This record gives sequence, C-alpha cells and structure tokens, in this order.
Amino acid sequence: MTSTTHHRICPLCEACCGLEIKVTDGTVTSIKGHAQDVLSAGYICPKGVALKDLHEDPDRLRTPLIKRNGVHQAATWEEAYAEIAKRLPPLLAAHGRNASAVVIGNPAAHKIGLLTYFPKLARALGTKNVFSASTLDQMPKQLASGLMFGHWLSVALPDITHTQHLLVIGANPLASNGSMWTVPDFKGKAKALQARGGKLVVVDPRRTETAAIADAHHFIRPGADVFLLAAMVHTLFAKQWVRLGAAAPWVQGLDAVADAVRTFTPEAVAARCGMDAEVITQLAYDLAHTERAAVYARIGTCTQEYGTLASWLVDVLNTLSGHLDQVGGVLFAKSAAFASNTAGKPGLGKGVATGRHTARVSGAPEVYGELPMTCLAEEIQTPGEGQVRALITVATNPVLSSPNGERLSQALEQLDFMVSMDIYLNETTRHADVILPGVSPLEDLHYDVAFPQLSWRNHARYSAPVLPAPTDQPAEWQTLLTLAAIAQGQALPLDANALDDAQFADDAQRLFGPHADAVVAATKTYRGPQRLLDVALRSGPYGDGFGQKPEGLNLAKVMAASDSGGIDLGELQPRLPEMLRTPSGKVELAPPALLQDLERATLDLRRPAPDLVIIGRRDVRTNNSWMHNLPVLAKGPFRCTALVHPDDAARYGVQDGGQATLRNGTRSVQAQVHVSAEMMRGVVSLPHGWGHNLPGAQLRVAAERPGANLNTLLDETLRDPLSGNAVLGGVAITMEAA
Ligand SMILES: Nc1nc2c(c(=O)[nH]1)N[C@H]1C(S)=C(S)[C@@H](COP(=O)(O)OP(=O)(O)OC[C@H]3O[C@@H](n4cnc5c(=O)[nH]c(N)nc54)[C@H](O)[C@@H]3O)O[C@H]1N2
Ligand SMILES: Nc1nc2c(c(=O)[nH]1)N[C@H]1C(S)=C(S)[C@@H](COP(=O)(O)OP(=O)(O)OC[C@H]3O[C@@H](n4cnc5c(=O)[nH]c(N)nc54)[C@H](O)[C@@H]3O)O[C@H]1N2
Ligand code: SF4
Ligand SMILES: [Mo]
Repeated sequence: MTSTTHHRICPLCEACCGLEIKVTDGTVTSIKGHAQDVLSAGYICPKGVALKDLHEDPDRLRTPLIKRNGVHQAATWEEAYAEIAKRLPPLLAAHGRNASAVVIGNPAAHKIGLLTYFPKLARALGTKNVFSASTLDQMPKQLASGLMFGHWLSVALPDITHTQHLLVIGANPLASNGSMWTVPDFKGKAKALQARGGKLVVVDPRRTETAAIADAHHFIRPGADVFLLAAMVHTLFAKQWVRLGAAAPWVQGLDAVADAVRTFTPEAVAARCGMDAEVITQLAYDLAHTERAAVYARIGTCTQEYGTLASWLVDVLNTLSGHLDQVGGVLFAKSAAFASNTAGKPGLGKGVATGRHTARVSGAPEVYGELPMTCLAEEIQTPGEGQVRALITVATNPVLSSPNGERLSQALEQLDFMVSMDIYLNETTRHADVILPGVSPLEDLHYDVAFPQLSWRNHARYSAPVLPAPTDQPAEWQTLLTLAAIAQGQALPLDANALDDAQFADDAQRLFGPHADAVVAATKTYRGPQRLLDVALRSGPYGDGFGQKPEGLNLAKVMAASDSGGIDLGELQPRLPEMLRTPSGKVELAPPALLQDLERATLDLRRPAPDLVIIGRRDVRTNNSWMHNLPVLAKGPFRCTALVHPDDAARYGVQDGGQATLRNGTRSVQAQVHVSAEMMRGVVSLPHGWGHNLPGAQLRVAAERPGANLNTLLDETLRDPLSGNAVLGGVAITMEAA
C-alpha cells in the first residue's frame, strides 16, 4: 500500500481553499483543509470533500459522445474531432462567422486552461456572439468598477482584518463563501471583527445565515437597492458628512454625484425600499462616523434592473465616507500574475468602452466583448443574416441557469450543429451533437487567474495534478486549441502542442518585441497554461523579471511552495493612484452613462410594489446547477424548497410541507413550501439550478430529487440595460396551493 499527500486549490467556489488530499493506491482516501495554506489556513466546506465523489462519479464523462439518431454514443477523440471538422467549417463558410456562437460558464473561472485558452477559440471563430455566465451574475460590478477605476477586475475589497464596520448588501457569504471577494472562512473573520468591537450589518430580503450572525439585519424590498444606496449618498451630502480622506487628490466628479442624487431623500425612497427613513439615515451615519468601515454588495444587488447603478453607488459610498483605499476600508489586491492593474503605465489607462457592437436582434450593447446571455435564444430563433446556427458551449448549463431555460432548450434543438465541452451529459449538453469531456479537477494542474485579484490577502499558489490524467484524454486547453484550428479550416490530424508553440512564439513577439527569443528560451521547459503562467509571474509585480530580479517569483518557486501552503505576499495595501487605469488618472466618481441611467431610476421611484415577488437562494451544499449529482452533497434534507412568510402562506392558502404552484404568466413550477419568518413579507425564496427531470440527461443521483427550476419563472427579456445582466430577482409571481 502506498499513500501520498497532495495539496490542491479547491476549484468549486471563489473561496479557493487550499486542500490536503490523501491518495492510497490511486484512490482518494481523505480530503481536508490544508492548515498551512497562506490564504485559507485549513478552512474547508462540505463541497471540498465532494471532489472525491466528483472524481469517482460514474456519470462523469470520460470519453467524447457523438449523437447519432438522437442518441449519445461513446466515441474516440479522433472520431469526435472528425465529426466537428466535417460539420462546423462548412456552416461557417456558408453563413459567415456570426452564424456561430460560444458560451462559457462559471466552472471555467476555476480552470486555468479554460480561462487562458477560451479567448483563442472565440477569436478563431471570429463571431460577435460571445456569451458567458457573467451576464447572469457580476457584469454590473465589472462595468461599474471598470468605469470608476479603469479595469473590470479592479474591485474594491473590504479590508476585513482591520475594519470596524462591515455593511453587507445582497450577499450571503455564509452560504456562498464569498463572491467577487475571495475570503475563505468569512464567518471566522466576521467573528473576529465582532470580537474586537466591530459590527456586521446585513441588508437582505431574507434573514440569511449571514444575517443570523450579524449585529443588525434590515429587510429590503428586492430590486430597491439603488434607491437605498442613492438615499445614503444623498444623506452624506445633505448632512455634510462627506469626507474623502487620503483618496481626495485622486477623486473627481463629486459635484455631479451630489446633483444626481438630490431627489433621493430617505423619506422619498423609504416605501420603495420597505425600510424606515431613520434606518437609512442611520446606515449612512454609521458608515461616515466609523473610522474604519466598508460596504460590500454582491449578487442580490447585481441581478436586478439597476444592477450597474447599485454596484456603482456602493463604491461611491465607500469613497464619500472616506474609506476608499484606506486600511480598514476597501482596498485593491495586488496580484502576482495576470492583473491588468499592474501592467502598462501606472496610474493611467484607456479606461473601458462598451457598445462597440450590438446584438443582432435586441440591439443590446456589447460589454467587455460579450452579449447578454438572455439574448442567446432569440439569436438562434430569429431568422435573417447572422442567425446563430452553430454553438459551442464550454462548462455551462444555461438550460437550467438562465431565465426561461425552456425557450433556450427549444432554441438549442433548432441549431444545425452544437458542440459542448463538459463533464456531464446534462440538461444543456443533451442538445449537443458532440460532447468533449475535460479531465477531473484532481487530474488537472491549477493556478487561479482571476481570484488573487479579488482576494482578502495577496498570495501566489500553484496546484499540481493529484492523480495522473488518462493518457488518451487531452487537457482542455488542448481541446480548445484543436477546436480553434478546426474553426479556421485547418485539416486533421492536429497537434495541439505544435499549435501552442507557434501561437506562443507569436504572442511573445507581440508582447516582448526584441526580447521575445529570450522569453521563449527562458520558459522552454513549460507548455500550455504553465508557460503562460511562468511568463505572467516573471513579468508581474513580484516577478524575477526573467533574471533581472533574481529574488523575484517564477513558476518554479511558486510550485516549490505548494506543499508549504503557497507564497504569502502580505496584507492588502493602499494602491492609489498607481492602480488606476482611467483616462483621467482619477477615480471617476460620476461616469456620464451612470448619471443618465439614474434618471431612469428616478422615474421608477413611485412604482407600486407587486403583491408577491420571487428571489433566489444558495445553500452551502450546492453549486449552481451541477453538483446535485454528488451523493455526499445530495443526501440530507431536501433543499429546493420555497420559503414563504407566514402571512403570505395564510393569504395564499399554502401550508408548511405542502406543495405550491408558483406562476409567472403562462409559466409555472411546483415546489415544496417551507413557511418561515426569515422571509420578508411579500417575498418568496427558491434556489436556482434545480429541475433535473428533463429527458436525455444522465445525472442519476440528481434525477432522484429533481427539484423545481426557479429559472422557469424568470423572464429572458428583463435586463439591466447598461451591463446586459439578467434580472434574477424581484420578479412578480402568483402562488396557490397545488
Ligand atoms: N435564478 C437564478 N439563476 C442563476 C443564478 C441565480 O442566483 N439565480 N446565479 C447565476 C450565476 S451567479 C451563475 S455563475 C450561473 C452559473 O451558470 P453556468 O455558468 O451555466 O454554471 P452551472 O449551471 O453551474 O453549470 C456548469 C457546467 O459546467 C460543467 N462543468 C463542471 N466542471 C467542468 C469542467 O471541469 N470542465 C468542463 N468543460 N465543464 C465542467 C457542468 O457539468 C455544468 O454543465 O448561474 C446563474 N443562474
Ligand atoms: N454553496 C454555494 N456557493 C456558491 C454558489 C452556489 O451555488 N452554492 N454559487 C457561486 C456563485 S456562481 C456566485 S456568483 C456566488 C454568489 O454569492 P452571493 O452573492 O453571496 O450569493 P447568495 O448566497 O445568493 O446571496 C445573495 C443574497 O442576496 C439576497 N437578495 C436577493 N435579491 C435581493 C435584492 O434585490 N436586494 C438585496 N439587498 N438582496 C437580495 C438573497 O436573499 C441572498 O441572501 O456564490 C458562489 N458560491
Ligand atoms: S468554501 Fe468549500 S467549495 Fe469553496 S473553495 Fe472552500 S472548500 Fe471549496
Ligand atoms: Mo456566479
């Protein structure tokens, strides 16, 4: 019997915990938190342990599948690529590049191979139809951060180890483990904040797990955050509580903001928010009168009609109350690799642009090269020049994750050709003509590209594969390169490594000019994502500069630190003005597009409240739509319940433990009711990502308790017009006993 111990970053959520994994004779025998990990210090949640179930899941795909006569059949990689080479290039030749579309989903954010090589596929297809889960999620935050600070990953993060007051709006880190903020063991850090006399305050339409440990919780009507935040900003001006602190020299646009929020008094917004005016004033007071304070807001404030405005106003509040770029306020991470806010000229940049092209059918503007996910179905179903006929999906399950998945399902069935890179035959990939599986996370190497830019502490951590990948199975970056070459009409067989060498040589030429040959030589021991990572680390802010700073980082050093928990790069530090990449070299507090959109909100202020609205919910044992098939997580009480306030249960005649029919127009779902005073009156909560009862999928454990699909009730037509983000909460429904 031989046992080995391995260290691996958990790829299942944004907490990015370091795991310690024991393997005996090729089998995983234990998974626990890695106590020495510089970021997570041993923290783990039940999902981390489920990586064993994921690895061993008999439903997880290990070979490609080709659909023949409506049935998916196992195929070799040669057969799968041949099928794609036969069908994709002729479609592109006949109908043009925009007849294709690509969609990339959430798990890709946790795979260095997918994240660094997906852009090569999108470029090779040459289509404007690029979609991702970002427009079901954080695009408003990305857009607001980009407009204010010059890059979409320049996100202001609460300095949780030093703050004395943390206001959390529309986030539930006790269930989600944090988002757009990599903060493993949020609960432990919040408890430490309270132990030093600080306060945690939560604003949420549900008394969540996070609200339950908070010092105060306030209900808010779903979708009303823009009004609350604008009124808080108004209050800072009206009461002369505005102070900019050390950020003052780098902030512009104060007067324009004061003007824009003039009508948003606490009294004017109170009814819309379902909050007392005094509470709103107090929230502003506490922020302005606590030396070290921070506001953090997440998906509840993004997935609504005014998502970009709400995301923007959060950082306006942080700035005007003197907490931007302050210890104990909000700070920016300084990542060791891949961060745009450490590249180029410090303090100045091109800023961000949107609307460089638009969606064919709706005219929705492009944001960071993407079109809204909610436009995908109509782009497939609407005839005309540029109609989408071929689709490639990468690690995404929009049939369950996207509003009105039923329509999307019908649209996918109408495609001429569909390829999915995915590890399951599920609700989305059942429509694919060819499915190409990735290796298990335990068979893959990893370094987080995005999350160190969002982390509570600076660090660099690398994970080697825990188990060897099957010899005949390509890494996902190799699959992406092969698909890209096929899309460009190259003939089979293709050598992914040779394609990579050629592209790397080109990239090096572009990035390093006269030094390109030296860079190619210095990184020649690596290929694929490892090579890109070595380059990023060495040319990054802590890097060895390819030998110029011998004490600096390179991939070999980061790899060597893996078993000791990675490399700690210290606490976040103030970074103004060096991290800015705006054209003005300032924090742009008053982007014109946002001021203009605030007028839309003004008109909406007096809209009457619907009688009953629905919002989503996360549970620590789930992950969007794809982990209900893992026995260790699926067991226990059924989690896909509709939480209903006792008064609403009485009004609508539904009972605890009974079934209710929830309706939005002609669409309906049936869900088990749990009557609970943790809900705000007039608000029902149902988790998303369920509904595993569709024919043709192969998720045997999930199908035992399929659950109700929240997205059946949501409308693909509702979006935040600035970011293109879907509206996933606050949608009016009716309810009756089933
Ligand atoms: N109503 C409502 N809807 C929501 C949300 C909500 O709060 N409410 N949340 C939204 C959010 S925040 C997000 S991020 C989206 C998520 O939506 P998606 O990005 O579509 O993610 P999932 O639904 O989790 O599906 C992930 C897919 O990736 C596959 N997969 C897993 N690991 C791998 C891998 O290693 N390689 C490959 N190739 N595939 C893999 C899974 O099998 C699955 O098909 O859902 C959104 N939908
Ligand atoms: N266990 C688990 N962890 C996850 C995921 C998962 O599915 N399961 N998904 C991951 C992903 S992809 C993401 S993006 C993150 C998201 O991370 P979080 O943003 O923390 O997501 P939630 O836990 O859904 O918390 C959102 C909160 O917003 C509240 N809310 C709903 N509507 C409104 C509103 O209009 N206003 C306000 N103020 N609040 C509102 C909800 O009641 C809920 O408590 O979680 C990640 N982590
Ligand atoms: S909180 Fe859980 S799912 Fe998230 S990274 Fe940590 S162990 Fe993995
Ligand atoms: Mo997400």
